[in-house]
Amino acid sequence: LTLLSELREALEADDQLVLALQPAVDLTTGAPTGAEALIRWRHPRRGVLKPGDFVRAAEESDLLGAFTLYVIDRALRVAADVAANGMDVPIAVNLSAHNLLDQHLPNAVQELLRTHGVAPERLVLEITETVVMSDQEVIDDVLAAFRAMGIRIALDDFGTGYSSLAFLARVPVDEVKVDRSFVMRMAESPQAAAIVRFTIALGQELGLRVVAEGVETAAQRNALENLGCAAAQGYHFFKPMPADKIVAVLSQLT
Ligand code: G
Ligand code: G
Ligand code: MN
Ligand code: NA
Repeated sequence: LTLLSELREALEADDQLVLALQPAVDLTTGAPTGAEALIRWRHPRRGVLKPGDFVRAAEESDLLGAFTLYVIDRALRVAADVAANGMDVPIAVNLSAHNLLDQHLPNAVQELLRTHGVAPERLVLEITETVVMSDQEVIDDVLAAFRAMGIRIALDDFGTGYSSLAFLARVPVDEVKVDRSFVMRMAESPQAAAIVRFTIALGQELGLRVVAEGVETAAQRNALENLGCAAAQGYHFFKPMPADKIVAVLSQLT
């Protein structure tokens, strides 16, 4: 069997594709500001596959739409659970850049929000750009539809080739996630540190929430807090955890 036909089966199987969730925290209060959903494939023969092993194949196939809606459906189950427990913590889902070319996606997501009884503010969509951002008007329409619904948009991996200043100037977003390559090298590299400082200042100027990714040490955490960074995510706080653990962990932080 090919990976794609196996993925098709996994989307029916219900227990193979599971979410890991990683909280992000407010650097001054420690309160959770969100949790990011990261897909894992518990493959019956190949072991646990990470997104790098199969998301590209999905993107290049006709399965991308179904795969994306599967992930959003699972994320909204978590979001509903979090809301039922009285917490105001949104769940973030990573989109593929290709998803922004799918004009049917906003309505499909609207339908899932209704099914789960989840308010749109409880969903964040993390986006990046691709090298071939061919159909700019479609992308603009899709993003405008999400935002008109009240869904928040985060620009992921900011500062890398897949997430540029030009993209930020063109697409309306609510949040910027500083790529972990810069956060990890902040202490050794004046360039990396300057890019982090710059992104925080840019966020302040544009009224965007800035989230630092890949925070692994207390030193990085403290440096970010001193720079006025609002929120952070990384192994220093939490590793991605199974969906059935997230409500308990968020409750302890709230
Ligand atoms: O979980 P991990 O660190 O392996 O994630 C690697 C990459 O896969 C990240 O860039 C992340 O944005 C992406 N990713 C994780 N989950 C999903 C998903 O559900 N859909 C898409 N399209 N990308 C995902
Ligand atoms: O591109 P994106 O930001 O969506 O990537 C998320 C990926 O980063 C996930 O695969 C997650 O497992 C990984 N990740 C999360 N926190 C850390 C961290 O502190 N260090 C490293 N190296 N990776 C991290
Ligand atoms: Mn992400
Ligand atoms: Na990403």
